[in-house]
Amino acid sequence: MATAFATTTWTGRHYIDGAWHDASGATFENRNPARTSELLGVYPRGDRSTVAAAVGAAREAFIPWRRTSRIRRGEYFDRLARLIQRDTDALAAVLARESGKILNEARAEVIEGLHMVQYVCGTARQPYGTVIASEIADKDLYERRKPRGVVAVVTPWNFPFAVPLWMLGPSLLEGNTVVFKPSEETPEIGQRLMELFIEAGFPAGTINLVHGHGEEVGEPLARHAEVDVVAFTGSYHVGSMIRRWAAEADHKTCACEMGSKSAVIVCDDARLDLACDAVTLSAFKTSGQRCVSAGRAIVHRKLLAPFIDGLLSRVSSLRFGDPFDPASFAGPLVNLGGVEKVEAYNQLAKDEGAKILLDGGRAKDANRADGYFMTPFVYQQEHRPDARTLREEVFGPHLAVIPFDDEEQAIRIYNDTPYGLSMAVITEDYRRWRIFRDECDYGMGYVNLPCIGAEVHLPFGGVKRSGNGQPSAAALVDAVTHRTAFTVNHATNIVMAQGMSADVRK
Ligand code: UN1
Repeated sequence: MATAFATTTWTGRHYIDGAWHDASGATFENRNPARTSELLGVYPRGDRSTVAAAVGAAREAFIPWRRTSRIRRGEYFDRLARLIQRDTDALAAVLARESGKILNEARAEVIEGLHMVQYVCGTARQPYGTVIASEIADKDLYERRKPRGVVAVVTPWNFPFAVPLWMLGPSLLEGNTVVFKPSEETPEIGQRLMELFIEAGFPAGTINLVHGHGEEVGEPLARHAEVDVVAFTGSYHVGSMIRRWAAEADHKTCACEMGSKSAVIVCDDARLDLACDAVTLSAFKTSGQRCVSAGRAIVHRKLLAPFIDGLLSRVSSLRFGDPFDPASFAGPLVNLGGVEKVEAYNQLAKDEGAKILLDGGRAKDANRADGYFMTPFVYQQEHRPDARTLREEVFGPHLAVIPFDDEEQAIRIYNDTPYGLSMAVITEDYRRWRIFRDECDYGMGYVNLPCIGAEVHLPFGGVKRSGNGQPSAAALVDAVTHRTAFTVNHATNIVMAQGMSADVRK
């Protein structure tokens, strides 16, 4: 039976060292992006001292947690999985209400988080190292993963349930402790998740939650000397600062997943319907607010006219409306800043001489005027290295259709952005997609699919400005552990490798 959470205004609290902490100073509001007059909750605004307390608790808890059997650590996740299953619908409703994601997608995200928890639980009984032969018959060599220590988990509003679990799961299973900072746009789902961790029995200090803003909580957390790893998903701007802070500290590493200008490449032999569906889903699902959303459809000129017809007939009938209305294809943008950014890029496309194909602007009808609803903007633009709209991330329903004449050119166009996150190619030719697979810069590639929709057991990350080569989800294990070498001698005398003498008598 699904529990229904009450929908009264919610009181936010930090969770530090096994106890809830009410706001003692400044607070911030959480509002429904589909109806901004609706106040969802009030949250404490953490600061440097809240961060210090949370990091201190995580540091304290680290050694006992590391000593806990890996299988036992996995069993906490088994309990967590059952709690997420119990509360799936209620969690999805919270997520839809505060992020603006439609209910179906909110539910899919809760399921994605559940999959991560199930994966982590199963991983507990998997090997976490290897045994390797030594040159010396009496020696055994082991490679073992060890936890790094305290992990800061700094997460975005667009995937406020799944992405935290991509990071919390592997970090905690491997024996790290964590300080979790949910996005200030989606604090409730973060706190609901924290409640489930508590109910699952995770010991005090192993996971701590601090609410607040990037400059006031995110920055002191990422820079804290006792934090060993920063796991971050968000903007390039913030991610690049985290990379620099980590580089300045001798012991710190980071896993950053940042912006993108992802694309679907439509070859001249593509199935037209599949191509139009794939581009529509890639560009407009979640109102274009996925890291992996496509800002570009790179389309063979031979197919351009029928592709544009097929695309516009789909996109012009998409419904951007209430997240709880089953007829909605997507909901609002998350905040006013998002709306203003999309409006500025829509204008920039016009200034850059694009041929505008669809421009509905902000939805102002009675049902949507109180929310941040933007409708699709679609334009055709020849590839030009100086066109900012073809290179910069917009994070909204804003799509460029860029024609190409041959594959080499399509690859050049695809690669001509500072980002490299997700790429889909639509073709029936198995020789062709392999060329794109090998020549394009991306972390997630797709054939005859949208460029969204990765699963948790795959690495999730990108190259160039999209990531620092430490993918998230299952692959986060590489960032939150270090690989140690361990050599054991089973003989009673010492024999060195490489023929080196062990004679101490001369
Ligand atoms: C994101 O875009 O920030 O691949 C995460 C997907 C989802 C996760 C997206 N599984 O679209």
